[in-house]
Amino acid sequence: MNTYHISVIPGDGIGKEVVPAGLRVLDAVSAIHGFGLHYRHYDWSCELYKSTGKMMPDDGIERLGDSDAIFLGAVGFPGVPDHISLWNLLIPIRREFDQYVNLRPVRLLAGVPCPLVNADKKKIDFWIVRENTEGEYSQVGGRMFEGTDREFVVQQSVFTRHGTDRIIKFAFEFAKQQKRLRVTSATKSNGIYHAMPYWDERFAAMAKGYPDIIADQYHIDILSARFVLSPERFDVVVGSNLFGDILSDLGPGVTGTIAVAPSANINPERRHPSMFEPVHGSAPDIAGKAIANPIGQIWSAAMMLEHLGEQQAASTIIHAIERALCAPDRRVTPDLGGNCSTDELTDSIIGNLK
Ligand code: GGG
Repeated sequence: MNTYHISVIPGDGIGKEVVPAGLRVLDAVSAIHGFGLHYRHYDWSCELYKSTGKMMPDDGIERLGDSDAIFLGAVGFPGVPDHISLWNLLIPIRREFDQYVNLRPVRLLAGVPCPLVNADKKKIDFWIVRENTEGEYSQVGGRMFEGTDREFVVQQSVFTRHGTDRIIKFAFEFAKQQKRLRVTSATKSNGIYHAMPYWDERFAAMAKGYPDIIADQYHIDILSARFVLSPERFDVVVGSNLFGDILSDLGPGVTGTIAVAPSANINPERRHPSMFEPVHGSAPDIAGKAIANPIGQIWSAAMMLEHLGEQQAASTIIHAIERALCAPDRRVTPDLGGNCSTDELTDSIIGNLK
């Protein structure tokens, strides 16, 4: 029997509520499909930061290094500046393990109330491929003359040829593997003078190697409008770290809720563990109320199993989510129009695993 070693970091806010839900589903599905899961739990979080001054211990990366995967909840909580929490936990993990692909599906699930006009006639089912290690997420820059009227701040983006080419190549290869017709690039080369024309050049060069795939590009502003007006036209959308982050909240938002959206931070070469987390954050406004929607976390668990080679178990979870959402007596959390708790929705998904 295969046994996988999973490092578990619930993190902050609702992360502490939805991660246990995800683990319950993982335990149930592993019993059905006959594989083992061994968890190592880490309390790395803003709470830890407040008591020790660190989001994770100095040897945190080393401790995660021999896991088969990392299962993360959410990072960030009031009282700790967001750039401190992100740059001391989430971003070091992504970078140290070279998880340069952040893969985020956008899918209109049956049973999720979608605000779009004619939503029932639209098939929204595409993937966002977000660059995850460089770009606008950079510590290059600085502040001078602080507190004076000469104060200024410079923030630089970093686009390497290696980093740009490998994410664009991943998007084309992924489209080919998924039998998708189109790869769309998110750009802003009319306004961002150096980085985005470079991104466009590399995208055009890569597209030449994939003559069977339609390659198109949009500036991020009109692309955002098209996500709302005609989301059904997309297959695979590739973007820089910041553009990909924004689009992967907008996409699920267009389908009705970001609470169900999962993500995979992948090291495609499998030299290091990959990490799986919902797209949503720690939601301090509802933390502690036991009403957080666990679907983004549970779907992330399915992506983790798929990455580990347990495809059937992953499909079992996705089908159970769909069945739970479509049941006539469905038991869903308030964001989906119900009045059930995180645990009740999780029970309903577990009851639909088969
Ligand atoms: N589970 C995702 C999470 O904690 N997100 C917090 C956040 O703001 N992440 C920014 C990012 O993904 O770059």
